[in-house]
Amino acid sequence: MADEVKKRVFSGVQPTGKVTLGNYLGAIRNWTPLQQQYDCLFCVVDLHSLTVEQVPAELRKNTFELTALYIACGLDPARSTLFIQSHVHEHAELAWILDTVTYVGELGRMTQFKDKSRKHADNINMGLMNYPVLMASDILLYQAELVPVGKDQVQHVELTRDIAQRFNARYSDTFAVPQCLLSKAGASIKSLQDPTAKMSKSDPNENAVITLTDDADAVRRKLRRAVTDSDTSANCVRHSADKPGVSNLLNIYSLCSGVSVEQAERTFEGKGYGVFKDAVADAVISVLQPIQAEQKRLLADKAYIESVLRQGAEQASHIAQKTLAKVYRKVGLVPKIR
Ligand code: ATP
Ligand code: LTN
Repeated sequence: MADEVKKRVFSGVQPTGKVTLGNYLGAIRNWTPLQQQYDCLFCVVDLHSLTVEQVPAELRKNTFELTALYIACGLDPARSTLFIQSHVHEHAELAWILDTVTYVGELGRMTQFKDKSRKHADNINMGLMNYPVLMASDILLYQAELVPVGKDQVQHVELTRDIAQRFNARYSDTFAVPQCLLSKAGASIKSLQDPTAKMSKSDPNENAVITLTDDADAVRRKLRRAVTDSDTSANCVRHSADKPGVSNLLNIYSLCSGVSVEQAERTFEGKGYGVFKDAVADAVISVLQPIQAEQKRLLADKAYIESVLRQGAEQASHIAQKTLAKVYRKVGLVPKIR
């Protein structure tokens, strides 16, 4: 009975490249406490990854690694449904129906589509444009009410709401209309080299990004090189709009150490950037090391990961089938003759 009233949560990360500290602090880490309160589904969205060119063998490897990382970060297969998007074929099927209530103009206006079209000018494929409809399908298929994501995905969740409302208005109430769940400080971790841009998996400059697989030396080196400013005053370690580099490092420090930004400003009063950056590195390393050890242990047990994915796909399919059958009925498709 208690299960029936729990709100449902859905989120996902693409198994593309290396997961960054931004992905972790902005997304995955905020998912773990939700498991206590909500009915959670966490997905490895492999179909989304295909919108930019992938090396097939690497995509497969990244998919397993991301699953192991989910578990290593504290997502518990006994409490949450962990699964691979392509294992539940209803995602792609519902996306087709949702395509028919989505306008080309809306998709052309999406910031991520415009950004990725610029970055991949030689491969502006239909999937890239359709990406947000597949994401809407992920969410609506499970009647999810809450979608924990970083700031950059808010526009996609808003489009999902529009699509759900439009469908409901046209075909009668069918979908729950989801809301974003945004964490405050972790919502946008910035590039270490350009603190006005987000830290991004696909950044070609590896000094700009801390990945969850970076070892202690790499973390320390990248943080020492992080862009700050030329302030040498006693209170140079200060969170403020005119100090984007330092503010970003303070956010990272606070999120990794559990110390508030204000407290950190006091701690580093009278100390220079060198001391501060080393402390940020210590805090980041102490968060990453246990995750890395656990991910390694899990990856050595492929049978376990497969069992989690098998069970996850079964649980997810059960819900997905119900929603898709309802949608097919509402739009007027004839049910399969048995
Ligand atoms: P890409 O570089 O290809 O755009 P990405 O780093 O944005 O990839 P995604 O798989 O698109 O990674 O995002 C996974 C989740 O991580 C999303 O919820 C997104 O909002 C969040 N996220 C990504 N980058 C950051 C960041 N710098 N700060 C906070 N959250 C982030
Ligand atoms: N587009 C998201 C990944 C994603 C997602 C979702 C997030 C795909 N489907 C559904 C939340 C809910 C991104 O992080 N880039």
